[in-house]
Amino acid sequence: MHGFTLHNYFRSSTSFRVRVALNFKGIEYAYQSYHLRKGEQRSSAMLDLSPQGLVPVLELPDGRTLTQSMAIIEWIDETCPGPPLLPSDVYGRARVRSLAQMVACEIHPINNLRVLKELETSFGADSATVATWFRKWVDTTFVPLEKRLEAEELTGLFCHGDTPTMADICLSAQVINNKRFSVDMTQYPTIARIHERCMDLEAFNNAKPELQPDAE
Ligand SMILES: N[C@@H](CCC(=O)N[C@@H](CS)C(=O)NCC(=O)O)C(=O)O
Repeated sequence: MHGFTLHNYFRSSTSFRVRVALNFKGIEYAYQSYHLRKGEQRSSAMLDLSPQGLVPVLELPDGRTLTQSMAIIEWIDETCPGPPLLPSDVYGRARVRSLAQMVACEIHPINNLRVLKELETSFGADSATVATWFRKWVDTTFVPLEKRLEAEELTGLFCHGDTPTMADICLSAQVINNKRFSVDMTQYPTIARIHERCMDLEAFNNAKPELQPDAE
């Protein structure tokens, strides 16, 4: 029996999500890195773990594996003691998932590395065009996300009340990613405020890309 192993990459925002959840529950894990720009996510070692060839993959102490960051976070939340990452009431859970999915379903998939690379290789986009694409899809969802967080009564110090949830994990992962593409965060004061609050917490701070063993 060994411990948890997280197959991931320092700069991957979906990996950041899982690192935060593991830190939040105080779970120690071995860190296995796959250099995405070098294509290591498509190595046979990774494809054996996950035929999708995407990080993160969480290897459990009993040898089973889990893919898809949102499913992994919910598994961690349901099986590991510690502060909950989803509210106890049904409506609250639906609201948190709704906020989290605005990032996870509407922004991340179309701004993923393989999509940005495809813009370059198949459509001749230069780096400025790729950055414009990235910002367009962030703004398309951050405008309504800001509006919701600003207007909805259930927003507190964090996205939902005064303790962090899966929604804050997704929000912070995206804000960190935005920095590489110069997204203007002054348009999103509520999102920026919540992100700052998250980064004051050890679980979030210790998951930061620059603090990971494979950081460049
Ligand atoms: N929906 C998946 C997305 C996983 C994913 O796309 N991971 C990215 C890194 S953030 C990746 O492995 N990209 C490699 C590539 O695009 O080739 C999840 O939430 O885990």
